[in-house]
Amino acid sequence: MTAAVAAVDLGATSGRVMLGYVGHDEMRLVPVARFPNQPVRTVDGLHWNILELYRSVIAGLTSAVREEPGVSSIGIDSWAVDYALLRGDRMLGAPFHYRDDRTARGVELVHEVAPFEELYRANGLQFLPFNTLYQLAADRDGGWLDAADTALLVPDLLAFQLTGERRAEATNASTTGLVDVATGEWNEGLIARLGLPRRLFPPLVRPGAVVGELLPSVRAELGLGSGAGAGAAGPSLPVIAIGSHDTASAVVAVPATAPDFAYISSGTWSLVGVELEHPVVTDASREANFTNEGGVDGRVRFLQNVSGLWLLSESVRTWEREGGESLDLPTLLSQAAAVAHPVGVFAAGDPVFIAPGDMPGRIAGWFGSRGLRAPSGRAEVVRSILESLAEAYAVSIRTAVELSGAAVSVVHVVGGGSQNELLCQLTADRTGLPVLAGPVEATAIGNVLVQARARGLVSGSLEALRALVARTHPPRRYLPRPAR
Ligand code: LFR
Repeated sequence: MTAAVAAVDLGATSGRVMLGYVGHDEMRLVPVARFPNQPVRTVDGLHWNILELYRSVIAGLTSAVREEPGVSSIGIDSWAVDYALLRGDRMLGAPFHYRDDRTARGVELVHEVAPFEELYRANGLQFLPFNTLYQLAADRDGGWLDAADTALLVPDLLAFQLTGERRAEATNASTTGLVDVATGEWNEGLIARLGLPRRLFPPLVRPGAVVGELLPSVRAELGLGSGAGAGAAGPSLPVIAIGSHDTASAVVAVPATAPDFAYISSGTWSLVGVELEHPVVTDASREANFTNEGGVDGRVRFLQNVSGLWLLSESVRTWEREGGESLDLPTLLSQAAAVAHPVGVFAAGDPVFIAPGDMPGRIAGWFGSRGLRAPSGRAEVVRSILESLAEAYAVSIRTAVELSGAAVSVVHVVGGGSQNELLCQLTADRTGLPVLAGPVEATAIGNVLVQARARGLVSGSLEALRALVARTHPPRRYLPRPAR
């Protein structure tokens, strides 16, 4: 049997709604809507345009049910850590963007109460200045939490808008810093110590659980009739919890055929690591800044946020702003591939590159402040970015292996970056391992597969789901070139 589910997949620069057709030997995505995700800077900082995103999701789902009336469920994923505060049904302002700098104060406030060493033992998370707990601490300091009764991460917020149910999906909740790495439950002690109201954190749901049926008003908007639930108003169309952290869904869709793989989920960020059965929360993993995020089926995503194609896209944006013309990325990439001399490599993960703004200037500054020659000209800058990313991947993979004892003989690159041939080749060269690239839409595929399994369209372990992806989306292979 082949049947369809709908995946809502929101990335930091664009979102999409896809139909996923899944059967025993079938896994096919049909895009039904693609829309930009453009953050908005207002007087108080950088926000996600959540209403625009919601409107686009509704429009996309409307097209999905029109195209495929047999669609049987909906799953939603997005980037992690960011949330809206609610009082009753009302949202108290648009969520802040994780690249907003209000969190610096939050980091200080949290670390005064709970030093990073202690936090790491409790939540197993790498330090990222925008982790939810720091954002919440900044909001608490501003008095914003007093009015709120619930905090919902972005996919949970959209699921709430669709169903009226307030839940916290577990893989994404693991990125808040407030979930106990050992138990997978909200860390009541830590929440209390940080002075955060317990009421903000709704019940956790695991991937595969039903979040709820669409509200009658939403059914009406989608053209499904306005009666409640199934029956006269038409078939039921529940929202299903999936790995709502985009990275968790992407890791589900790694087309691995053996357990000894590392993965790079490559998009705005590159999330580089291995999958484990148990967390690694040691002094060494803390010092290396490795995270233990929650995966689907209780797996652990032991990984590191290396910067990603953000370095490139923000450089292109800077050049376009300066030049007043739009640039052709394929041309830039082939010019970068043609650079025959060695270019400098910088620390792609340096926090100096997190904020929006002049990226080539910051890269030049990184080299300049160390007395090193900065790449000059666009082709060299692009080449330097890709070499630096590939080098950071190689270091992260080596470190993941050392810290976890996992065996790695192949690197899977999934997501948008898997289309970047130069980056894939450089990754093979610098890791010394074969790289298997694709699928591009890994996040949406992982979203679809976990729904499909929950609906009984496929069965089995993550390994079985991955084997299905490998059969239907064979990856492209890059072999390391002899040392250059
Ligand atoms: C990737 C991602 C990363 C998370 C970052 C911020 O899209 O979800 O996993 O660290 O965005 O939320």
